[in-house]
Amino acid sequence: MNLNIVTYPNKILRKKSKIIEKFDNELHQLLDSMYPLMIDTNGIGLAAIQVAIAKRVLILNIPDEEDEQYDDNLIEMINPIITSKKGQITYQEGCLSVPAFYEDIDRYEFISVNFQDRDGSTKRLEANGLLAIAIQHEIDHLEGILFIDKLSYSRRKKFEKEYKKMLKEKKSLKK
Ligand code: Y12
Ligand code: CO
Repeated sequence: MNLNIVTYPNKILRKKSKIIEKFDNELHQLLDSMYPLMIDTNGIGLAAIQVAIAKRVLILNIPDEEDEQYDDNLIEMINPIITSKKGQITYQEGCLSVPAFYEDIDRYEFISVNFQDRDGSTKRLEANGLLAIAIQHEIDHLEGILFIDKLSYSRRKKFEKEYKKMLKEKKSLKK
């Protein structure tokens, strides 16, 4: 499956993703295609809507202490639901759909999440720290929410100005 990352301000990113009912080959192909794309683009999390597929699918691969990513640490979540949340943590987030922009975002520090795996089996994960942040960031994508939506009014204005400038520069380089 040939997939490309959709970037802000593409309206596709605002779509609400649909529940997965069939755990079939099409879903497996999607997951198998999202993973190399995420790794090749230096991502640690990717939701299907970021490749223009509005399905409740996300993948994560959190690096270890040496900043290495291992295939064994891949987490695939289908139809995830956060069932409990507590605490607060701030982390400088980035997103493959908002290239070259990083900003401090507040999230819950501890979460429990129910989800299904690629075969439809129900799972439960207790997460904290970076994994908890990444899950919340990716679940937001399933609702059409981006981390930049959580910025203050003034910070968002500054972002829009900087981002527009960056897009303009990119465009003029292509000419
Ligand atoms: C903590 C915070 C946010 C998440 C969500 C997942 N975010 C990412 O995977 C972000 C990846 C990313 C990759 C970039 O590309 C390179 O470094 C080559 C990048 O930089 C540019 O686009 C220039 C920005 C973000 C999980 C956990
Ligand atoms: Co993102």
